[in-house]
Amino acid sequence: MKKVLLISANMMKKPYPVYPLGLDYVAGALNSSYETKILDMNQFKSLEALGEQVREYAPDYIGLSIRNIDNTDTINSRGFLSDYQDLVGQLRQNSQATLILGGSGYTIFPVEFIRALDADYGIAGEGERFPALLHALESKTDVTAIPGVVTRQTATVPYQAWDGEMHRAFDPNAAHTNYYLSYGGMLNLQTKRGCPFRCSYCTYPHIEGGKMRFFKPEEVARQARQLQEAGAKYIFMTDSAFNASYEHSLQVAQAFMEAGISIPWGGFFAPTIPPADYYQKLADAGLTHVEFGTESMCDTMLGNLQKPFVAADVFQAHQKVLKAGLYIAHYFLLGGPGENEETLRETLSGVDQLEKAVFFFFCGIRIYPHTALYGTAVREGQISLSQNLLDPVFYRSPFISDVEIMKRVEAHGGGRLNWLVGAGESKATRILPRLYDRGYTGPLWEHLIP
Ligand code: B12
Ligand code: SF4
Repeated sequence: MKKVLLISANMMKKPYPVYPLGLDYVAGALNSSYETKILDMNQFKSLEALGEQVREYAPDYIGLSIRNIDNTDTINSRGFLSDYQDLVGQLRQNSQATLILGGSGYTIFPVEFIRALDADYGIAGEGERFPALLHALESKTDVTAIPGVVTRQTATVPYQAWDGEMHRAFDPNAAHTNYYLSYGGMLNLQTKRGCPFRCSYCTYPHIEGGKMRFFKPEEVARQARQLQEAGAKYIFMTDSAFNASYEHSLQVAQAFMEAGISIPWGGFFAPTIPPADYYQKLADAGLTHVEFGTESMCDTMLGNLQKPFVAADVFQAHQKVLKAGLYIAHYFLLGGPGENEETLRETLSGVDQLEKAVFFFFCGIRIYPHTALYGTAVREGQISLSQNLLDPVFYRSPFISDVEIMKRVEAHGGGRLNWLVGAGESKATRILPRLYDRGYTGPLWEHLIP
């Protein structure tokens, strides 16, 4: 049986290390036809240590998962391309295997990455197409007939969501699983793929598709149970917006109760108006943390960003979550098209009315291809059509500078611990590792709520 080594290239540990869920699905797709092994860069102290294991395993194929491209922080922007180039150098030194790229970050820049890393192939989009690529390579048929497959000659990659089966192969005893269990105890889970909304700056509908594809609630609960039995202390739902389908998310909650899930969980939510008792029902099933992608409290800006809600909805959603006794974080994206002193003032006074929550403020929005913001930035001359955006470029409002926005947010926040500007790196870096070392679990931002 041929051997496939799957490697998670991600080494970013902020706000906390993230379990490489995508590779469980790739391993699940390959399961019966190939011998597979997952290695995670977070487990290794050095590239040489990884090289040794690669040599020992002697794979026929290496699948490299590229999740993060950069830290998406305008203030302390850091790209990871050179780290990945060093990693690929180490793989090539220790193996003759065919190198195939994939992952969410890869999917945004498939052609740029295959060139920059000089890989053999790539798969943009879902890794469930990995076996099809390997079969085509082995039977010497045309690999480019497979949707999403990228070769060194590919110029453009049309996206097509996977409509076949999706299996997660989770190994509770794998070394990388143990790493996450012993550091923070957070594992993750997906209940559906795809986002039906079209926020102007967002890559998620491109990465996962615009149509929701649901996992059976009983299957999601079975996986949650498996994570719980493995020793997980907290589960993060990686769905683009967990509440994008109220019906399905409630069915998942019901299945969690029936399966006896007792560990806390959280995820991303859109602050839209929920049905009666929605958050209470999720709380009964173990939900503890709600992370709202709020972005602005000014209706003009919410319209410009094509958000599926208005500020009045945010207040209502917030109150309902508070009433259910849950922790709330709101994420804000400032400096988008049309942002000016007045829209910013409206947002900041709106935030003041949101009680008992943590606020993360990001300023300057990362421009990605396949988004409406990309078109705006081209029209405004902020980027050119031929520009390589692998090196992060952030949209800047023509009416107010980032520096001014940051200054105003910081002045308005007045040193409040629950107002985190930028990625909140300095505060988070000071606080989080100490809490994890003391045995605290979960996302931990709740400790900043006043
Ligand atoms: C959930 C999430 C988070 C959660 C994770 C919580 C957790 N415990 O899991 C939180 C909030 C912590 C988070 C943080 C960050 N995130 Co985030 N996150 C996501 C999100 C929404 C889903 C990721 C996920 O798990 N998907 C589910 C799994 C099953 O899918 P997948 O990994 O993509 O794998 C599939 C395919 O990609 C493919 N695949 C994967 N690997 C491989 C390998 C091969 C060989 C092949 C062929 C295929 C393949 O097959 C899989 C199955 O189909 C994505 C956006 C998105 N919709 O993808 C952003 C995303 C990954 N995040 C992003 C970023 C930037 C970050 C942060 C750096 C933000 C910050 N400044 O703090 C941090 C980094 C954290 C870290 N330590 O790495 C970016 C990365 C792009 C970039 N610019 O770098 C994304 C793409 C969003 C975006 N802006 O476009 N994130
Ligand atoms: S920001 Fe959230 S709701 Fe909007 S398109 Fe992206 S994932 Fe969907």
